[in-house]
Amino acid sequence: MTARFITLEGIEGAGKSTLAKFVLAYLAQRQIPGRLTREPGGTPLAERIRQLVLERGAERLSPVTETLLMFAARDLHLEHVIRPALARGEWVVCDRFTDATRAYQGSGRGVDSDLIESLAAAVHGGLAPDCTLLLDLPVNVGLARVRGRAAGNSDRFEAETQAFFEKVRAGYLELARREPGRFHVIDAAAPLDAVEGRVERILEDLE
Ligand code: Z5A
Repeated sequence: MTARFITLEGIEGAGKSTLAKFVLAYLAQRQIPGRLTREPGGTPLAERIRQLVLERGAERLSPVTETLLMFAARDLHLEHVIRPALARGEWVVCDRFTDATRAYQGSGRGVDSDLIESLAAAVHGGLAPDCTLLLDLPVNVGLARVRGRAAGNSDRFEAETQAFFEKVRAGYLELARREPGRFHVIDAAAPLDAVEGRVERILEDLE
């Protein structure tokens, strides 16, 4: 069976981490080797870059710097984790990938899409996700789910405004509209068992 590269995307609180574990359990049940990973991060050095982009320090990170850091982490992640796992025949389940850069840095922060696409071309080396699960829900619902958790200790993204996340959500939906073969837009405001049922059917079609 061909290894698959599955990515999960969506705004904060959409349920990506919850669904990623469900996908791994689905694969394990069918004895398909799976590898769960995330961005930014996934390797020791990429996790250090994650800390840099998430922490609220005194020094401002420009949107372009943020974009470059995301791709630096992604390059490490692709080289040390994603490509080797796919080469071993493992299905890679990745909590966020380049669509997050397109939506957050591109649509959210206004970074030029030509810059993002040229970095993506340089870093991806022709690799693209086989399937992207876009967990879509109203911004206020996503933020309400994670509000308690952040309590006074929010990272640079969690501290963003509702208007910022509206732009990110619209950016994701536009990406999905442009690539309907790769994206599956899932109503993430639905009860968890309904979301899992939808994801299960998508995975069955991928096998
Ligand atoms: N970022 C970027 O800007 N550019 C990039 O290129 C990349 C990332 C790769 C860190 O990402 C930040 O990096 C991110 C974008 C930026 N910041 N933001 N926003 P992250 O993925 O680590 O952080 P996150 O999006 O904030 O994750 P999250 O808040 O944990 O969301 P989630 O993983 O989608 O949700 P969850 O933890 O699975 O679920 C949240 C809660 O909702 C939890 O209590 C669940 O039990 C509950 N839940 C889940 N599903 C349901 C349903 N269906 N019904 C009811 N409740 C549910």
